[in-house]
Amino acid sequence: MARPGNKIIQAKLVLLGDMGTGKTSLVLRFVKGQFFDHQEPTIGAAFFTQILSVSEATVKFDIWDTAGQERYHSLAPMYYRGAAAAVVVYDISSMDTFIRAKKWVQELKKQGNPNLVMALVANKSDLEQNREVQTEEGEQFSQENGMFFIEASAKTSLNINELFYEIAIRLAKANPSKPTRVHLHSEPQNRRRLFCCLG
Ligand SMILES: Nc1nc2c(ncn2[C@@H]2O[C@H](COP(=O)(O)OP(=O)(O)OP(=O)(O)O)[C@@H](O)[C@H]2O)c(=O)[nH]1
Ligand SMILES: [Mg+2]
Repeated sequence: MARPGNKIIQAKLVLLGDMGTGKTSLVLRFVKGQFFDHQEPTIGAAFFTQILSVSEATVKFDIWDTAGQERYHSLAPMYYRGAAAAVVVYDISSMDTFIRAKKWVQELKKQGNPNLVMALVANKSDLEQNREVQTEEGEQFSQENGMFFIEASAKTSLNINELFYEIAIRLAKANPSKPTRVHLHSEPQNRRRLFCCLG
């Protein structure tokens, strides 16, 4: 819940990455606590909201989950434009998706906001036996590009809350004590109001 006196930040967050890397699954795990073995590919993009309180702020995420299929690539700028945070996802069992993730990072750096909080997520860490991308490769690339790196699994829930918690903390630090006029309780009734807190 929003803590009294705590600043409230409304943040647009975009997920990018190759098709099938688990973008929708990561969001569904974070927002609804659900996971589907046969998640349908996203068409265009999907929108979710979630509220997360960290000690420095309450962050209201407006999440754009983009479609990874190549034919939707040209739509991506619509979703990353104006974003405060971007989550680039690859699948540890596919080197191709890591290569694609690097291209997304280059595109974000070229066309995006220089203050963008960027996270690189190595998803499907439960598929260790099929690993093609070593942890160190992801770590090194993210260090070189000023990104936060985490290995996660939408399937087992590993590091999902930690991912969004870390982003929220970085957003809070990037928005020092400038309270916004977002009032959580004046939201329309049909907007999702879930709370997700760690520890
Ligand atoms: N083993 C495993 N499978 C996962 C994980 N995350 C997602 N999947 C599976 O991977 C497939 C693709 O997941 P999606 O969430 O649809 O991937 P996406 O990145 O949203 O795909 P597009 O919408 O096409 O871009 C689904 O069958 C999921 O069940 C994970 O952490 N571990
Ligand atoms: Mg999807």
